[in-house]
Amino acid sequence: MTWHVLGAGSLGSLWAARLARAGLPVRLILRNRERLAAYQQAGGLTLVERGAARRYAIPAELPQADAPIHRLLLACKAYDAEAAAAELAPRLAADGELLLLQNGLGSQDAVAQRLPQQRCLFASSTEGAFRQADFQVVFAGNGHTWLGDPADPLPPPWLDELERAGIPHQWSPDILARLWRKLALNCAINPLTVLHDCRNGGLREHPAEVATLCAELSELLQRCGQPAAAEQLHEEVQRVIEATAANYSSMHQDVAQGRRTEIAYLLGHACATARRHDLQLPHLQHLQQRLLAHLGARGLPLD
Ligand code: NAD
Ligand code: KPL
Repeated sequence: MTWHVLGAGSLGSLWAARLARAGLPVRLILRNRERLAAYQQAGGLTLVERGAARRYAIPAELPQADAPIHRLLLACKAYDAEAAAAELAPRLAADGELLLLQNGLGSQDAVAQRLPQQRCLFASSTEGAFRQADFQVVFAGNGHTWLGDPADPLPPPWLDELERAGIPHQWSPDILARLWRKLALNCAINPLTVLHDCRNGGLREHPAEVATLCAELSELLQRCGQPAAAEQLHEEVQRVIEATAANYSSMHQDVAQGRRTEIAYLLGHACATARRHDLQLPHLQHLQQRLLAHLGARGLPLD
């Protein structure tokens, strides 16, 4: 079964390169003719691992190609996921499966609702990769990927292919709890690092703000049926701040580089869920307003 990978960005390239080098059939789906021509000119995807670069001449195609898609890894940003899935819908086999690699929450449901026939698996990853040039990706941080399906607790039969490809992973019967927990961690850390313009470790100077946000996020998780994701949230946030003290958060990096953030699927999703549950979370809501004002002042999208 061919792995179609949409998005030759950081995570898509990391996955495609590892699947291809394990001898599994992979095809990249690129946005348009210009991207396809640039890819062909580059001669493939380059993955840099522990300082060593290796190129993989993975075949690539446009979204409008003819061949049906049975297995799709959707490796774009959360704000691109629904449109990307909709564009590919005519090619998806009725028994097709999608693996959604997006951070945050909201985009996965939007994709699943558009594609009621296909199975949509959700993923949450702590692996790290970044693009150092077009079609050149650096594997920057070992991590793990949890996969699950909120609609079906049974794992798909192809997890052994991820094993063969050396992609560290685990089937998670409660993937929503994992995604909510990661969302809460990101909401407690990332916006503050943007507003205080600091590395994650800089939040040691703002313990009361972090603690108040964790308390409100825990309340939200309890209210929306995710009590496991609320357990010891503040302690874990403090652990992550220490463990990643020297790093800039992903949102800080996006803002510093003038890139669109995934705010709507992180803090935006948390605040919208609170509103749906009639839950007053004043600090979280104020954080959202401050962050939106900060993005607006820099001419960055607010969604
Ligand atoms: P990225 O921006 O590097 O790559 C996304 C790619 O998708 C881009 O090349 C973009 O052009 C492409 N794309 C978007 N729409 C498309 C379409 N319709 N057709 C074809 N290509 C399309 O993003 P990324 O860093 O790989 O992140 C993907 C997701 O994974 C995000 O939600 C991110 O938060 C999450 N994530 C990333 C990392 C990381 O280290 N990079 C780690 C954990 C989670
Ligand atoms: O995931 C992160 C990010 O920067 O997006 C961490 C390191 C957990 C900070 O929230």
